[in-house]
Amino acid sequence: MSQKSLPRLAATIGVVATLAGCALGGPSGPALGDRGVRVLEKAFSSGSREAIVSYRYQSPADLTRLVDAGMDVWGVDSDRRIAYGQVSPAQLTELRRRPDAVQVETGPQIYNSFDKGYHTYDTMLEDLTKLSASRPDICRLVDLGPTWETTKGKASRRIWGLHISKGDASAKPGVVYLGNHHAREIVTPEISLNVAHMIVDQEGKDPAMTAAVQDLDIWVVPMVNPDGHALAALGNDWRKNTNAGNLFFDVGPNGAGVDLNRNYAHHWGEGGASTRPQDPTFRGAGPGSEPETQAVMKLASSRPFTFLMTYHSFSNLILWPWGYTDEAPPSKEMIAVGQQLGKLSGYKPQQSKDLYRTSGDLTDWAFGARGILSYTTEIGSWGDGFDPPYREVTRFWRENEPGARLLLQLADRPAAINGPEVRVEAGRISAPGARRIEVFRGRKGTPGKGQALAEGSLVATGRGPRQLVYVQAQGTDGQWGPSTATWSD
Ligand code: 0X9
Ligand code: ZN
Repeated sequence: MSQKSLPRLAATIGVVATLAGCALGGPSGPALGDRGVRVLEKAFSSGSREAIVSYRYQSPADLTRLVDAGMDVWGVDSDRRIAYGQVSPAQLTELRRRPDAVQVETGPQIYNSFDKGYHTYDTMLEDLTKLSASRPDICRLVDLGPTWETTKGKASRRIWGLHISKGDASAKPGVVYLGNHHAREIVTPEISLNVAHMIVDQEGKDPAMTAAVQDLDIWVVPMVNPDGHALAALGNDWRKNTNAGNLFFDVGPNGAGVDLNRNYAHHWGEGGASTRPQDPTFRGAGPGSEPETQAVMKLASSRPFTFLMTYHSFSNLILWPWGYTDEAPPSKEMIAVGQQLGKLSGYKPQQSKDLYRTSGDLTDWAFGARGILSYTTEIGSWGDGFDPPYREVTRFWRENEPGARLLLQLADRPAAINGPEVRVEAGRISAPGARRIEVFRGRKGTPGKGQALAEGSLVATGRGPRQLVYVQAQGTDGQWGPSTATWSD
């Protein structure tokens, strides 16, 4: 490793010390002890620092084997079949059995700088608090439960959700957006906060957002893993939560902790997840063992959600279940919407198992246990890494805003993805190839029961007292497309 990596090494020692503190009961627990100190010294003096590599893998199964062998896969170029990540010296030796396939990386994207624009747990909470106070009529801040450290009395962090809706929305179709299952993926709370702002700040102005708040039950959970994020915000390379279990001490590449995205209670522990606490993909002690995954499962079980979007980084991908099996998921609509999310973002859409195998990931659970059409978005590329300069968030938002809006548009009727889309420009309607166009004023109604309109009609001019208008079109095959909301005079 180059000289430049020394600050990271120091930071890692900091993490290990922090974890040892956790495992031992914090400041009041017993000291690290001679044995712990010796392990620590040996680990770092022997140069057992991990290397950052790119590796040309041969198939998803090949990549699954690497992950199962403990490689910390940071991200993947799925088209070129290159995996980027962190390996121990022993793992590097193993990879070098195919010498042409592996390269040690030294690019700037391997350093964690936590650019100051990024939210910390505290500023994220402050932002959500302000946002909910700005529009108490349409949103409220909800405490979804404690983090692992909080359950142990070591911290006071909680998992926060912003609930956006009007009136009693508990039976309305729901959409939930989540960020930061993985601590170091610091772009993801930012995108989640942008989703919240897009909806709340534009309600009453943008007809699509006004319709979404009127018709849906929307939840945004920007930070599922606040304990881990607190480490990442200090510049540490941290993925999991900080549950060190009963371990006395650990010097694994990533320290002890549970990979929250291997802990969900659907086909938990069926491969593509590690049984070793020091591995990046440690599945935890049992299905849904972690307070963080429990909080998410409780929320997602409490209402009839149509869609779930969980933001990760990086790899420029849109993924849907299953992750644990090659079988295709029994929902053509989930796949069709996933393909459209790919088109809108420019990311590659695919079933998650076709990337590599996982078990216990959120989307498998949400779809398998709750029937929620669920997606993982992997934001950014290897060139961006885990903590690109904050200004890059603008680009990521440009890529992800259309998909976030699509889920809102389709939540009442995902099958509408198969019908034609209506465009309303300067109040004028167009729907090329449609057999029929109809409109509902004020409230959305049953497809086929609206007032008929001709293409080219004017529904809105943007002047006068406004009313929400929903316009939708029927294809020649009989399928009704999504409603487009607009204002009418
Ligand atoms: O491995 C994960 O949990 C996700 N990727 S990340 O690099 N952000 O850690 C991907 C989960 C999607 N599931 C599968 N690829 N099977
Ligand atoms: Zn992730």
